[in-house]
Amino acid sequence: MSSDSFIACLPLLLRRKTQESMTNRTFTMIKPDATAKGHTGAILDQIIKAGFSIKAMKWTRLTTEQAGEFYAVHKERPFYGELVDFMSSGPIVAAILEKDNAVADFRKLIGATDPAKADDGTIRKLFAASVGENAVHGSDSDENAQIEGSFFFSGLERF
Ligand code: ABT
Ligand code: MG
Repeated sequence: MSSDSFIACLPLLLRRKTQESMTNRTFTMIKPDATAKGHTGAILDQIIKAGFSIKAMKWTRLTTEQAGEFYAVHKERPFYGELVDFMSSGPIVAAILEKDNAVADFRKLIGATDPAKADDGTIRKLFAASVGENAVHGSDSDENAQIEGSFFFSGLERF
């Protein structure tokens, strides 16, 4: 390649590199309170209508050990025991979602941790009862989205 044509390609190469390094996936769970109340379909509908595409999904139930491991970051918090009991109390739906700016946009879609403080129209405002039982989980960083997705899905189960 001549140096002129290499220079001509540079904007394209740089743009491609930026896109590759931008993480566009997040991880979610529909929690036991929401599956028990029959909100699974309505929540998935909101997620899809907001522009997220589903890259992996499973209906499953966590053991207390698995819930404890998933929320290990909160081990020292006073609510840890209750959180682990709740998250293993019934079925959940785990999913990997894709969209530009996925982590931040999904946190916006689900609303504040405390549904009383969540904006109107958010999933937690619509479907959550309390801080402890707040209907959905959304990863809080690109790094955690990757870790949490790998906790539930093998390479063969996502695309
Ligand atoms: P998650 O998406 O479940 O991680 O919730 P979020 O990131 O919005 O909130 P954080 B702070 O990560 O809370 C984790 C779980 O702990 C529950 N919790 C939190 C309580 O029960 N009491 C509390 O005082 C706080 C701060 C809410 C979260 N959910 N669950 N299940
Ligand atoms: Mg969190």
